[in-house]
Amino acid sequence: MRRLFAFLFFLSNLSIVFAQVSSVVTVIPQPVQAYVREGKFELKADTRIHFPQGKPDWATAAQYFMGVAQAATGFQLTGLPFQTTPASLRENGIYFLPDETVERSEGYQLEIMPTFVAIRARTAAGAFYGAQTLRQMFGPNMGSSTPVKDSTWTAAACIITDYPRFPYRGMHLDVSRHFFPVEFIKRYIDLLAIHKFNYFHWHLTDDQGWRIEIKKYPRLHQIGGCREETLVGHATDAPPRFDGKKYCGYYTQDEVREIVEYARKRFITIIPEIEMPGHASAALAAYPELGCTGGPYEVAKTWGVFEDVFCAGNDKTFEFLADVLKEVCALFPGEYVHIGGDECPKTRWKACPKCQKRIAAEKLKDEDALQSYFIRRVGEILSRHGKKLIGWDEIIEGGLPAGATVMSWRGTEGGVAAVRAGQYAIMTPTSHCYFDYYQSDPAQEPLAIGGFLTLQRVYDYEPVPSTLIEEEARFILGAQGNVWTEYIPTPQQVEYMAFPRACALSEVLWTPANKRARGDFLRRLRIHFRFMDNMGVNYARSYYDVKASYNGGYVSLSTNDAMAQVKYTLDGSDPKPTSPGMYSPIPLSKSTTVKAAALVDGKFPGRVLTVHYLVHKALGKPYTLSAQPMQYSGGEKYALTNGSIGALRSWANWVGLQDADFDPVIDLENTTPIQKISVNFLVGTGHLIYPPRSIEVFTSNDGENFTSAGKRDIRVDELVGNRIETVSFNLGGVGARYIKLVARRYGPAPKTGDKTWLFLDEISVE
Ligand code: TNX
Repeated sequence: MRRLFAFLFFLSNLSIVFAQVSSVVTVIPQPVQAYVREGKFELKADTRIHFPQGKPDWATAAQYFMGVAQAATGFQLTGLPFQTTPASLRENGIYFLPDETVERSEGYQLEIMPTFVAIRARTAAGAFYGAQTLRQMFGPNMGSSTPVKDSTWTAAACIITDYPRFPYRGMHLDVSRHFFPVEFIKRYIDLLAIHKFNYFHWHLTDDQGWRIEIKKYPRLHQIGGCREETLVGHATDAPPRFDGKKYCGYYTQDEVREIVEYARKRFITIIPEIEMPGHASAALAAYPELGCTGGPYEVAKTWGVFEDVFCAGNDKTFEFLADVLKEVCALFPGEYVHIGGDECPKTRWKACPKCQKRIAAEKLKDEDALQSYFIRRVGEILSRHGKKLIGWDEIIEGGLPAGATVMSWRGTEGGVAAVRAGQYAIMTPTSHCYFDYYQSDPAQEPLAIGGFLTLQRVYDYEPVPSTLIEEEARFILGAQGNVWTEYIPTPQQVEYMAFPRACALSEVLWTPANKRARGDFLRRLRIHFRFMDNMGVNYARSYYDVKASYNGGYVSLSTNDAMAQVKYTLDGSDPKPTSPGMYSPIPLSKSTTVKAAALVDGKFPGRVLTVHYLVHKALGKPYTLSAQPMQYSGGEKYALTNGSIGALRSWANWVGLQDADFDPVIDLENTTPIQKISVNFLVGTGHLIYPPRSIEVFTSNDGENFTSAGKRDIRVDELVGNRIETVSFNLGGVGARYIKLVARRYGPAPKTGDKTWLFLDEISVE
């Protein structure tokens, strides 16, 4: 990985330094430019914080810094407003200096000298970012919210010139599926501020709960804010289970104002999202007259997309929304309001006389055009309040409403279409920005919605699609990480899912693309982890996960962290610092449980990897299949004989076929006595993974003439939900070179007739 080196820089009459800048400046997101100087600045109890008088935003930036510094150091720092910019900077002072010569509006220049610190910026926001950088320059202890004893508070002398790459740097939080208390929303905002995010997208309403008080419609929070119970497990589990507990929560307008103000002091603009026309079950439960059928409706207690949506033919809907948005616009001073627009099924509109009348009267082409009509009308309401509309990319279907900003989530096409039409876009594609997706092996992770998005993948994200020319690219405002909370019930879990992926995204959004280097990011992240440890952030430690791979009788173990040592055991016990380290591939001659973890500074910060290797006669042997798996290939060419068995929640090891029979023919390469053949299959009927109807094994010595060695019919109707089943055949020592297995597909799913999957793994031969 390339690193930044500062070569000989002649800086006024100070001594010349030759230093590896990035090893001293361990800030996330990585600043644009940093030159290290000699010495360091020490923050002491009598350090003074100077800021301009009569500029409230500047006072806010300075006071924020004083607040966090006081909390960590325990010092009572003195803030001193000045009237005119001081000509010389006094010893032991930290200066917030308005400076018109700093080019970018959110940019800053941070000068850390042994005697003083100066943060120069054109705007208070720039000064705030400078202060965040300074805070990180004091080291991980500065993350503490209680005084750290016996710490010295020094920051390496340097000059940092910095500004963001994108004007929109967002993080989102869904408070509908699960509700999070005011205190946590503030903490989340603090965490965003540290990473120089400037937008918080607050997803306040959805099918499962309306979470913002609207004075004119109190039933929204009274009825729409409560669901009877909540789904347990995954939405695709069959049969569904519920917890039987009422789940309620909403923010009063006073609380909203408090949070808006809190965010303002951290230079974060909140974008409220009020979902329409879909994801509206909670609102309809409160005011059923706003739906096409008139109800009754209930606040959703499971996850997904619901057919009952706001009626687009009813003028009352628009009156209601105008009233709601009037209150929302008054609460949120930012220029944007997000109106959702995603996942709106048109079933009800198709059958609704009022909607059909509207389509005819407005000469609309179809229901998609009706959705555009809906969004346009809402856009007019917003512009009367001086607000701009943001919507998910579905708002393009049926015609992109003029002036709307598109949030592109189903890939980047929506964003591309918007910028080609000369409108703004914010990128949040599921592929790189969905922090509700798994970040590591699902078998070891807490239950999540699905997907797979690693820290590295987030870091490698490029928000500007390469198909855009420069003029178009300017319309990409930035990107955003989304934290949908169907499977995220607690604040701790929000932190776990959001961090450190949000750290990576912050760098994608802030740092110039050519200054981004993954290896260097990971190095800085290790230090940043300590900062977050001091804040008590429950970030995911998957960075320290150990990966195992099996090849030709040997297991190799590796981890992302170049500084870590992988320790392992083969006796089923957890690795200890004294366990053997992984220096060369480990030979396996019998079935073994490998346990491994990454040792860093004498500790195991990550989790212990456990892999069961089944050493058997077919291990590593090649086989043929007449139907090839398209997506679920088990990750390796011969995954059915690779010694490791698929786990319940991870589809990584399973070999899956859709609407086809399995018929592997394994070549043992020599005539081999066979006692027993076992095979596992996965059942996940909610995911359309069904058991085979039967499994039969055959043996052969020439690969052409096969003799049946046993057949098992599976009692498929008893196998629902999620489970792993094993089927074994005793062959009593018969000698054979080839083994063929035929697993017959289930066929179409009951009721729906959908194509089903068959997932097998590890055909083990003893
Ligand atoms: C799709 S993203 C949704 C949300 C879900 C999310 C889960 C979007 C605009 N709609 O309602 O929570 O997927 O990943």
